[in-house]
Amino acid sequence: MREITIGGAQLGAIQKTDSRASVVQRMLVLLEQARQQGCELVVFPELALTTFFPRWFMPDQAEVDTWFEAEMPSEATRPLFDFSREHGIAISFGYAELTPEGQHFNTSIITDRQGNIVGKYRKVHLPGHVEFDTARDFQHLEKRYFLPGDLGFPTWESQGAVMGMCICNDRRWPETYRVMGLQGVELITLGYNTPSINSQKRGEGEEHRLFHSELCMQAGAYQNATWVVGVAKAGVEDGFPLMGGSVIVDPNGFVVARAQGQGDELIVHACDMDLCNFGKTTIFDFARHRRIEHYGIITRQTGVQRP
Ligand code: ING
Repeated sequence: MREITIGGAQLGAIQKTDSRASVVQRMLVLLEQARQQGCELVVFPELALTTFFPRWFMPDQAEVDTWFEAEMPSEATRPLFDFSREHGIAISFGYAELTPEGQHFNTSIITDRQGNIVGKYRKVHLPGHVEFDTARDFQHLEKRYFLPGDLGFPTWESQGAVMGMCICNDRRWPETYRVMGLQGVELITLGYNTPSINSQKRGEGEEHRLFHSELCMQAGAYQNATWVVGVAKAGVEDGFPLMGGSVIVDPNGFVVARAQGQGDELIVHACDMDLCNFGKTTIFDFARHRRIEHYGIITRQTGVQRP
């Protein structure tokens, strides 16, 4: 049995005026709860340090850059890495990354239990749009503020397991899970900031979105025999609602832990990485069952070409 006790640390709303220091304090409270419950890894949401700023149209790049971190650990986030090292708890969280070359990514990192960064991922699937869209009830400007990730979907060995990360919209694309599945991934951690309502489809409410969010993560887990931990930033940010629904999904696709509220909330589960073995050696033994001679269109073609 290769058990890792994992915490999903859902964050409630972060207002535009909330400081990074105030958010880090909330994250430390969740980390202390996680320590008391024996967690060895704690997963935080996408863009965990700030409000979901891609909802705001900002023509001034200097203002946009105020939402980004030029170094990690940064002064504001160092207490998180200190806690990780002092208490032997690995952490993962998302943030807006500004590279020394001046590139902007929607990024997440994961550490080992000594607070050392062992993995970095940059969001590949960016939803939304580039220019102000008057047809939308609110903006979703990730394609304006971020470059598509340039690291692919890497995996790494840590805490005795093969781990990988993705971010938010990535969870809706089966390719995300399969690329990591082909690397033997046993644990995928992801954070998300998902608006509770569809800015382009008034009737689509939170129930609908929660269903799709879980559907994607359950399918990805089952079809690749991997654990999936999906953690929300939830609550109402400056009047804009984000949905909760943080979950831990086992390698058979079953939800084994689910957040109930819209605020700061920790969910915990002892995840046995050996539960991945049966699926990987039977129904999803890729080497025995996949027929890649028929899959070429998936990488040859981006959009739909009707027959
Ligand atoms: N947010 C949303 C997400 O993929 C979205 C955007 C919501 C796209 C619902 C499509 C449908 O969960 C981010 N940040 O990607």
